[in-house]
Amino acid sequence: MPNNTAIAALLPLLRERHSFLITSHARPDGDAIGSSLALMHLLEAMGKDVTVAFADPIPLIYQYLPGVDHIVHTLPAGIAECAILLECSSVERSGFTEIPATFTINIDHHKSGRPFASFNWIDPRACAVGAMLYDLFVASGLHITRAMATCLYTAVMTDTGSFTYTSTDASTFALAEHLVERGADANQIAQSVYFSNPASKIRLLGIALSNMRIEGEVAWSTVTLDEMARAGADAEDCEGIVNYLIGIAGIESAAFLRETISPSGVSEFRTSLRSKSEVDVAAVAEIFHGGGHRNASGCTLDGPLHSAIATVVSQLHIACRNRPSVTAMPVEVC
Ligand SMILES: [Mn+2]
Repeated sequence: MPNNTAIAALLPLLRERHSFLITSHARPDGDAIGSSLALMHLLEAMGKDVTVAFADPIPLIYQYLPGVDHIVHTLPAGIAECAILLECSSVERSGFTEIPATFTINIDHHKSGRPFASFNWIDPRACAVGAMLYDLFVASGLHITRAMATCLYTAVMTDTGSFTYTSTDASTFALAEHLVERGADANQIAQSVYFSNPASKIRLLGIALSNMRIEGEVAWSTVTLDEMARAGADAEDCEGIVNYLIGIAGIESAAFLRETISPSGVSEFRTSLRSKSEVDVAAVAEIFHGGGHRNASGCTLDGPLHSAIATVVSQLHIACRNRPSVTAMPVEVC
């Protein structure tokens, strides 16, 4: 469905309903949180009743977002008139087992997006759900406030890797310009997101980088629960470590594996995947029942650690080989 058609169909669906529940995926990122809060501000400007619920905590670096204190972590009692799920390929992806609502709306930009809701708007070319919402906000004719602009700018800045990923084009900068004109403070937002890390995160990064291995065009690293404890780090501190691996010259795909304990009490490994250009790590994540974008995805692998590494690294080599117009590279183990 073209975006204009989706927006034209979506606006009346929003206007004719009164109570809304907004949620996004577990372990929420800047797009999930920024987009949810921006949409909350828009619906409130329309005079609606809005609840924003996340299964998981909001990372400290996003605590500056206007409206963040309205987020709840348990679903409200009763059945919502309309639930809006952002960036979820299924209800379970929200971290809630069910979303009690008479009508559901799914807005997503992941390649692995699925039409599970009553109304589905999936645009895998969009750089962020925040960018899709920006078009919706403009079409609504409502004034874009400083709060909305701050939330949408955060969503787009974080999901484009600060306007550097392949999804970034002229329209992304036009959107950024408009949001800054509406009051988004580009410097303040970057300060909060990129220059407010707890020391534990940088300590953990040191451990992760010393665990790094390189084989041909593939780099990977791991942290165990023991290592996290040694750094005084938590799961949130693992965010972004994989980007250092893909930042190496000549590396085309990378994996970062973090140990967690599964509900049944055994070790498993939450895995973040990254790639450059044509290498498709969404396809790799999907092999292991995960998902994401061509250049950024995630999945969970069974232990033990050495077999999780062997499995994912061999798939990353295959993904590198399968990309269009690849030239053979010598394999060198460091
Ligand atoms: Mn996103």
